[in-house]
Amino acid sequence: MTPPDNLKTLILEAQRLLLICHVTPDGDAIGSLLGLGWSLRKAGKQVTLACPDTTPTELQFLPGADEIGPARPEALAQAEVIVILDSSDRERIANQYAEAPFLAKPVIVIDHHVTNVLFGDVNWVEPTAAATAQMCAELIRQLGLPLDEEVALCLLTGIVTDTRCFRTSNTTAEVLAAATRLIEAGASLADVTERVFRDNSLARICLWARALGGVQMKDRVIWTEVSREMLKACGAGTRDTTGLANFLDATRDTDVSIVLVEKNGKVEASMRAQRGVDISGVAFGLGGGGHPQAAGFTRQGTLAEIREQVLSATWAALREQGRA
Ligand SMILES: [Mn+2]
Repeated sequence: MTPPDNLKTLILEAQRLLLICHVTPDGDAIGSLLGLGWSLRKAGKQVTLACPDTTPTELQFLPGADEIGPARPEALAQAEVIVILDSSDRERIANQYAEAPFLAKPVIVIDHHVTNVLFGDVNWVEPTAAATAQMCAELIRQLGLPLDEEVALCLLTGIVTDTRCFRTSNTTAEVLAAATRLIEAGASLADVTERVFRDNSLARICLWARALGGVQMKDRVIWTEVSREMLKACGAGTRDTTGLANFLDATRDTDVSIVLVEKNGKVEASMRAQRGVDISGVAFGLGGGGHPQAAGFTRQGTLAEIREQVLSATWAALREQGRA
């Protein structure tokens, strides 16, 4: 895994950098943002950390999580280089960043989604990496940037969350070696797993009970839906649906799991696939993207409309892949 030379030069020479991660950030987005951000700061650089959305509660223990917010115009104007993390296209960082001052700066994209559309001036995309945080750890190592306990904790959180605690099929020896280096630098694996995986509220459990009550299964696909009414009845937020798709993915005799969530007049879909099945193309075709085994999209329409579209596209993909 080697970052392009022009990426290394841009990062080493810049004094003021703006780092951005994607909307509805997950552990890898926030972990990469903070991990790379702290390392660059400790190397003496001025770094602004930006994300269009707020940090989820289970990640607020990470150092610097409270300072993450939408990029201020001054930060955008001052930055010499913009680094976009874990995002496969411009929509993932919200349209507010697609403006003229943004486009005038060199944009570096660091990502591991196979569906990345290479929208930066310099693109480093490694679809075999288990997490963008793993790529950031490698970049830090190759550039000789500071790696202390704070940096390591953030990056380890990214790797742990994207691999669901080293359980995904892309958890290679290289991933474990990267995690080992982070633990050697002072990050506690027990702390990360405790914080990240022990954060259920009663509202979330209420929502899961309803969502699991509505599960359906047909032709090796299992799915469920979360409507606005369900969220309201439980006092839950759309973030409380995180993990549902992974839970369904553990169902015997299924190839694909799908969770549809009603969100601001649109529907957000999370998809998971068994090893040997690739649903990244289905997600990409419906306006999203992701990995072979974990992908998603957000699309205008009602729950019923999107359900129809995603199910027919998924069954078509399964037939093409010889699974049905
Ligand atoms: Mn990721």
